Amino acid sequence: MPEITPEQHHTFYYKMVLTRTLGERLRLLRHQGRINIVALADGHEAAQVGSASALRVGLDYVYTYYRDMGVALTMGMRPHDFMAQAFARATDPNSRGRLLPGDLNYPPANLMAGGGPIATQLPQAAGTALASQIKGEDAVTIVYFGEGGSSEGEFHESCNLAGLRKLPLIFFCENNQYALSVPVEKEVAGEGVACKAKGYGFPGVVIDGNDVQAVYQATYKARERARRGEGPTLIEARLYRFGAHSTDDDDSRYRNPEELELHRQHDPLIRFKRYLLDEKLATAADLAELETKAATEVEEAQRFAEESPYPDPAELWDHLYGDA
Ligand SMILES: Cc1ncc(C[n+]2csc(CCOP(=O)(O)OP(=O)(O)O)c2C)c(N)n1
Ligand SMILES: [Mg+2]
Repeated sequence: MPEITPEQHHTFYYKMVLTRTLGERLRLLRHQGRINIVALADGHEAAQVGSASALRVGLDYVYTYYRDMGVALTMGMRPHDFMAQAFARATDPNSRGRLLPGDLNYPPANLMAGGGPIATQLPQAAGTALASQIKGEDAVTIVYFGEGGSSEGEFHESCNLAGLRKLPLIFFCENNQYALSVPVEKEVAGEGVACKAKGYGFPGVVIDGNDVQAVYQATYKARERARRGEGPTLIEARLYRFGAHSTDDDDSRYRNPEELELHRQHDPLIRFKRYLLDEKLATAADLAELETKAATEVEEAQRFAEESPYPDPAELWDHLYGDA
């Protein structure tokens, strides 16, 4: 396992701050009625940035779900792209303004098209990993999903195939304790998600999803195991969703503020910032500079999107039907 360099630490911090800052702006814009519904990643930053940083951009295949803004920002998507999608403009690289915010599709990073139905990305990812194996490609596939997604049949079918065929696949579960309004203890049987892997013949690990370094290391290890032909790994990153399920959800109806406050003490951003300062890997001025840079980038992204044209209505049916 290579050492995490000081530059990498700074990049981790920047991408985490960028994810939080972009999310905060999108929340505001939604509440002003200016964009469509968005699912935000507050609390998921370490898990998303740490795992995506362990992948090889353009070589590995990535299946995200709607909450994975931090994964995409780490793989090379820009706040401009998210804003253009949120404002449904022609400059949106995901679908030129057609898909909902969060349904990502970014070919330069092999970030495969996503959609709303929970867990449907899992068999698609298993299929991609199988294709890489058949072709003898040195590519690993990672698939992200929530703990709620692990109660769907697709999760179990994909684990079974991956275990049987020793597929080069990483199952990355962001266990944020809730599936919309349903707490994990009412959704997931047994001791969580990671332990399910054992039944399918491959390792499952529980990691602290608020620790960006631990996440990076676990994903790197799973990537190398897959590349050696030893098969899949299931990583369960335990964390907490700070925001409501989406911009259009009222979480005060199902969780109490004390619980939220308790978890805020483990905020991955604050924790990593304290670490960087304590270990003298960055100065307060370095970090303030990165925070300002993120705020500027988000500001510019919004301006870019608002100044972008809407898609041409004549393109409405493009890519939907084949020629008869
Ligand atoms: C097949 C399917 N069933 C139900 C829904 C409605 N739905 C959208 S998000 C969600 C919760 C998913 O929770 P989880 O997988 O834990 O991901 P999280 O949102 O917590 O990150 C549900 C039930 C859906 N989109 N697709
Ligand atoms: Mg969840």
